[in-house]
Amino acid sequence: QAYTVVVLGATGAVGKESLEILEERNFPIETLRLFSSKRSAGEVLSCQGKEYKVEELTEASSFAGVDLAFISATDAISRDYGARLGAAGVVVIDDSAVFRMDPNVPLVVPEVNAAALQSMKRGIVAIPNCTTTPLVMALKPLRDVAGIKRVVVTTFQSVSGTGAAAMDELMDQTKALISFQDVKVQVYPHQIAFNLLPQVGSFGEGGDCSEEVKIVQETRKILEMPSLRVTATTVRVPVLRCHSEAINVELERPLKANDARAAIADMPGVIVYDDPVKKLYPMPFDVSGKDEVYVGRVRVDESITNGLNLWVVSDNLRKGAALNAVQIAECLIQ
Ligand code: 2RA
Repeated sequence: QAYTVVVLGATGAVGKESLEILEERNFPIETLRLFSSKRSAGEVLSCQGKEYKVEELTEASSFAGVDLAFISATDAISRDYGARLGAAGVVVIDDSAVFRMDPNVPLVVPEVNAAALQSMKRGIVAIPNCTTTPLVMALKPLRDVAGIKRVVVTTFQSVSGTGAAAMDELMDQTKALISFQDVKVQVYPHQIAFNLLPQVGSFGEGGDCSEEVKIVQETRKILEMPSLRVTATTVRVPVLRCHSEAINVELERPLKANDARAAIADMPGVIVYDDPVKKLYPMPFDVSGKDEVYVGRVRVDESITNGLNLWVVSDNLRKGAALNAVQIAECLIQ
């Protein structure tokens, strides 16, 4: 059987990655329609050997006969179209924060909690934020073998998490700086080239930024550990692609570094790449374009009882977004 699929936000960084992944994985597509805002409508994109002209998404767009919708646009698009399509019988796989914490919407990383798909009540499945997905992929095997008490995570997030305009901004600022020209700051509140911004998203009253709150809430929901102690500091770095995370875990029971590596290596979709003697550890440059979540620098943290440190790198456009969405669709088909 093949399906009628729509992609809302097809010309964005995640939308384009989705088309590549649908092609690579030979997803059973009968009909494909691509939508974007007025600005990018008319662009021609290809998938599975066919070319598609991107349609403008408007109130008048008709979705009759559509089986599956991937949405990766703005929160407003998800809010407006996600609920409407879900109620009309379309299976919606949504990449925004709009539905993630809705108790009637499963928040899914298939390798971690595919069973949650059975609790889909609104026709919508949410995919986690691109920092939460690699975090839970690394935490699940540790929880299963040694239990988890507390998690402290610091992220190093590439500009593609913000989208194509931010990637252009990093390149343009870098070119300007190396040719001693003035730098234009448009996407972020400060220059990102040759800099770090300890802000991802907007600040809330307590001083956490929205990305930090998402990591805490989503990790608890996916791991089904509503009172897990989690704290995050999220940092934007001048890297084009891949989010990295320094993770400190306090386990319930002792776990040697080698046993932690073995448990993580058994986790589907995760690769342990960890040989400090040979200076081998995951880096954004090497992990870009890869499907797996890479884990390295696994070591015991002697400063607390049952402490463990890890370094995790994942392609935010693939496992962090488009790939996870397509894997969910594959699970639903099965
Ligand atoms: C970011 N996590 O990197 C966001 C994208 N979903 O900005």
